[in-house]
Amino acid sequence: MSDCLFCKIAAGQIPSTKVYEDDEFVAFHDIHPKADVHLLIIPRAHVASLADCGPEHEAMLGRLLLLAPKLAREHGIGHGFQTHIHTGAAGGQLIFHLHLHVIGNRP
Ligand code: DGP
Repeated sequence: MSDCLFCKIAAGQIPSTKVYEDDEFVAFHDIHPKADVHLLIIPRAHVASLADCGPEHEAMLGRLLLLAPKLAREHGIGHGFQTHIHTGAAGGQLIFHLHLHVIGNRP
């Protein structure tokens, strides 16, 4: 999606503090952190929200979730962290490119 902020971040067209990337996902620090560690994990392929996912996204969603504890451990919050997915404007979603928040405080 040419006008999607997170597609542009994934493509490196808009700067971000990336902490992880592979062929399928990019993770970076949230610009407005709610805790010591506040990461966003996004799929490179544009999908607007969880409500827009279908069976074809099942494996991607599993891999997305499994990245959260890995990155949490790497950032010192493996002992406990929150994962949020906001879905739809009424669910607090501001950026309409699926993303998983990983939030926690270091001990
Ligand atoms: P939400 O759509 O409500 O799940 O929240 C979107 C999050 O994205 C919000 O916590 C702030 C973050 N955010 C918005 N714009 C940018 C940006 O340009 N760079 C980064 N790193 N984060 C952003």
